[in-house]
Amino acid sequence: AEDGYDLWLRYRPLPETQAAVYRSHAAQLVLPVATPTQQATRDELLRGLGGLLGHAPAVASAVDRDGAIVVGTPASSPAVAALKLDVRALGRDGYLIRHAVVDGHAVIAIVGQDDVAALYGAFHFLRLLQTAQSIDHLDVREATRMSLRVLDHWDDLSGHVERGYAGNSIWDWQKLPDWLDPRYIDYARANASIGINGTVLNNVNANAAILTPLYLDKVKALAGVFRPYGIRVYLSVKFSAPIEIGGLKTADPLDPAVQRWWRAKADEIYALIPDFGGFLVKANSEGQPGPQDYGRTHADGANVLASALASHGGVVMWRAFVYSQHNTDDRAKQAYTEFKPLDGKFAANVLLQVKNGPIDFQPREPFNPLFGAMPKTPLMMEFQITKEYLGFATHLVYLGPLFEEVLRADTHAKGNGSTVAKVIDGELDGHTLTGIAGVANIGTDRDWNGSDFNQANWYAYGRLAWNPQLSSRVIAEEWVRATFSNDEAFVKRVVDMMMLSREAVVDYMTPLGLHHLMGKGHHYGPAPWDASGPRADWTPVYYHRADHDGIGFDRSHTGSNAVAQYAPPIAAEFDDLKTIPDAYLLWFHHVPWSYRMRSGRTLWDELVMHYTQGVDDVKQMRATWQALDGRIDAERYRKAAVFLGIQEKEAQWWRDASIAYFQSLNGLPLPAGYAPPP
Ligand code: GCW
Repeated sequence: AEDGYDLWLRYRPLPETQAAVYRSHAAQLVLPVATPTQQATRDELLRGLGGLLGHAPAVASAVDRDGAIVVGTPASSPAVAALKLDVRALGRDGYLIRHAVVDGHAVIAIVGQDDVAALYGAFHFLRLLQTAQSIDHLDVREATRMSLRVLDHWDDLSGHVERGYAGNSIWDWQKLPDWLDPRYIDYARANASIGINGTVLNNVNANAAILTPLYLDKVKALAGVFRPYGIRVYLSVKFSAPIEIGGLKTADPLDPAVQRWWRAKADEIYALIPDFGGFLVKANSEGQPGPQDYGRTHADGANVLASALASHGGVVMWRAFVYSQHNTDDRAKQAYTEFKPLDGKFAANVLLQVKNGPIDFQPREPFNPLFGAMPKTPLMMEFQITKEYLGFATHLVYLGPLFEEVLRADTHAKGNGSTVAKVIDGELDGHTLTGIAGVANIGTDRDWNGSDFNQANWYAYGRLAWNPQLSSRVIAEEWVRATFSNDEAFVKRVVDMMMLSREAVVDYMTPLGLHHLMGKGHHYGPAPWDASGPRADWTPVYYHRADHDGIGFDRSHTGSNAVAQYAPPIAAEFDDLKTIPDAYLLWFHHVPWSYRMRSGRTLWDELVMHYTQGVDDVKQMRATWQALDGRIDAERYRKAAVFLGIQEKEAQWWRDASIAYFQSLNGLPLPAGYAPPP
């Protein structure tokens, strides 16, 4: 059944004309099978080629015919060694795919510096076939500047996934370490296929128990499954663990007993898992313990963990997501205020993990001003793949354009072209330790992600983690071909629909720079009227500041002056009503309802227009999909069709509720042509 389980690794038979061409290049498979990674590479190629071409090529130890595929490293494969390629230039994880001649026979060589790089090359080769590319003149050279390409699971040890909309955690802690669910291997295959090389198994709202021997044994078992696929495991740790499971009276990072405890814990972990990746930490944020509980800084806290891990080669990913209920200053400013002064104070194996925007994974935010502002610290990007604020499982929102928009944003930190991508890939400030994290959208649902289209967000994240310069449209096209079909008309229409979907959700939820108007706590559906609860900065009214006269959060120099956290050219652009892009208007400015937009319309009319446009876009997406009925399997067609119906209903709900609420404040009529439905 087409239940989505195979993700983008479907490997269904290609049309015979195409398969025949490919078969002539896949007459034989010559690759070493001595290590688990080499075996995984062979298995994947046999599975992929067997599925796509109808039958798998024979595996041989040496090339004895034309059309062989030769895979490996100069050290692992005599056939590769004979090619005398300079693989060092490929860098870590890089690979090449090209035509060559071995023992007088024409071959395709897939070569990397190490086994995992060769595995990546094999996945790339399969992708070329899946997406119907010509392989007659192959000359692929792939390298990455991103060293840590990580998924963050917000999975609790109870099996619940915080902000997860695809079932429960796939980690079956109760049956581990003895029972290794085969699904763990498919998880690793999917990740390796897009170059993801790390997984943080547990929630940043961490349970200290993960560091007890009972759980570390289970973690070790998972690490063993993932290792052949080049994936390291990391753990989220609770800063108070020395107290909770260590029996100490304090977790003060400057206390020698605390430092000894972390060192011993790290030694214990590395004795079990020699390639353990390191720790992810949420400290002094939303009630989590941290170094500030003892009057110490984030750097003091991070450095103690870093020093425990350093001799083992581990890293600390310290999160910058902080905002205090005791600080009444604009929440959007707080991370920068706390962390910018700490630049240069972190140990060499600490990365600061920064959410893409200054608030929290909204449909659209300006880039986080920390990017570019801490040149002495490796900054790691944190994206959210799970759609906490974007309609959970059912709304079709392709996040590629969101990721791309952030990565291409110019921080101007070192002049024009200082993009966020160059900050995180190390180019701008000369860092070699680099990283990116995506909060996973993975659960026990058969389709892994709660909908087939949500799989595209996992895929796009991985592709951009490998190369932050890629185009989200190109990625969408790859994904559609591998996941559904190479039917050109289908591909074109579905890619267009996906590319439209992000702007649609911005429009029907929070257009023109509005943000955080979702229902409190659950974050589903509109609640712009809500002013209740213990914390102002958790209420929608804090963010839109609408009243009878106007709307928007003044973050310009006349307001919170959050604009000043950006480099001067950006600060000036955002501060000035003449230059602020419409998309960020109400993020940075409070303006009257009668404010004249560039379009000539009033702000109120323009706002209503955007809300309506969002609904219309979803209607168009739905019509697009309906017209494609019959071009793919009925199961996946129908699920997406029903979900688009839900999305349309809820886009209408967002529009009507938001407009009605704002209208209750400003008393203005709807612009002509925008009457509510009968
Ligand atoms: O996005 C918000 C979520 C919390 C989350 C927190 C964080 C894991 O609403 O559920 O906690 O941010 O990123 O730490």
